[in-house]
Amino acid sequence: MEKSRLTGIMQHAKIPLAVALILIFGFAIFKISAKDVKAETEFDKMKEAASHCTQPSATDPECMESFKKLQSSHRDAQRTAQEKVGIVGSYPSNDFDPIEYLSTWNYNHLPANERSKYYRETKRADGSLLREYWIYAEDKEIEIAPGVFFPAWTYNGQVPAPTIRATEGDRIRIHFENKGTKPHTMHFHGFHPSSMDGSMPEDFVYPGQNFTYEFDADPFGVHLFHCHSVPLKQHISKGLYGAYIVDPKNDTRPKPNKELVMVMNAFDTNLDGENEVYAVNTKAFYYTLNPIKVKKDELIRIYLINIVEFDPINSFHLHATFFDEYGTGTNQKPHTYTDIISLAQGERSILDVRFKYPGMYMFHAHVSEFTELGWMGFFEVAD
Ligand SMILES: [Cu+2]
Repeated sequence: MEKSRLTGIMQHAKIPLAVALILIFGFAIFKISAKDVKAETEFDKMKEAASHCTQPSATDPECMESFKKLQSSHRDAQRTAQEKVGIVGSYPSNDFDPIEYLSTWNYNHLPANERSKYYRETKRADGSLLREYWIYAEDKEIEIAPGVFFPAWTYNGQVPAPTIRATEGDRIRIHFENKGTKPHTMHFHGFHPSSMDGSMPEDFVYPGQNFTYEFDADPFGVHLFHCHSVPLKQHISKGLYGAYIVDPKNDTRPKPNKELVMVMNAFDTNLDGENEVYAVNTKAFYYTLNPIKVKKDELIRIYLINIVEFDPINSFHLHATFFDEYGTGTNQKPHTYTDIISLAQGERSILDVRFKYPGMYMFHAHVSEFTELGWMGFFEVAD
């Protein structure tokens, strides 16, 4: 009797405890789920704005509000990027413009009369082109970081050299003159007879001398050319290299809205056999100070080359999106879909990129040391 009454009391006492526990846990679960729903809703609003509010009008206040929020995230891009990552200085000299270099090949940035001094094309009987280039080697001081100058050896006074671009089957003819102080050559990756290889001592073009390189453009892909004089590491690291792009004759790839040439390079400023400055297209942090402007959803094709001497490997990592990679550009089907690739010296690749959302997106070497010494930039993605 006593026992049963006691059990009854205990059972009676358990009821409020269970209720209290349910209330406590229920409230916590409610708080957590309410928070998640709120955050998700805000993200959904941003996504909605990104996909529909490309042309905000005063008649759609909600769209205007969302659009304003998005715009503020990439307004005044240069200042924002620079301040966020703490880059000091700017580039006062205008000797070489890495933004212009990105989409320049066959001297297409020059007016016709100026261009014809360096590049001419002539139609051949089979419909292909004879593409002639005038290229000279020259010693020249170039700016590689704000206020930091490097005694470079250059092709046509710039590093990287002017980009050479042809279609598979075209004929390339290069009138090369050495105006520098050391023997130099032009060694192309691609098919050619040994006499056009520019790599042996008998191929060296001495100061004041000329040589004409001639070969057919193949295979299609993203290749490079560089000096092959000795000591080779010195002739490359001093700046004698450039991009050589061969487009497929029958191109079945998606058509890009924008094409960008990116040469990952570095400079040994104190000649100790190690690099002190790293970059894409020569000027450290240039694309952080001057982000590359692209548009949401458009197809951006990057021709990426690694020519960094002294370090065995380099990488390219892009934030907030993935890209199709065509290794060496020699196949028209991408072989992988990723957000980072690693390239040893002389390796190259084509990357097809699209950004889903407007904003500022970093790209950099995943070798952090290189990033901190200049190998970093931004894409500014607009609606
Ligand atoms: Cu050389």
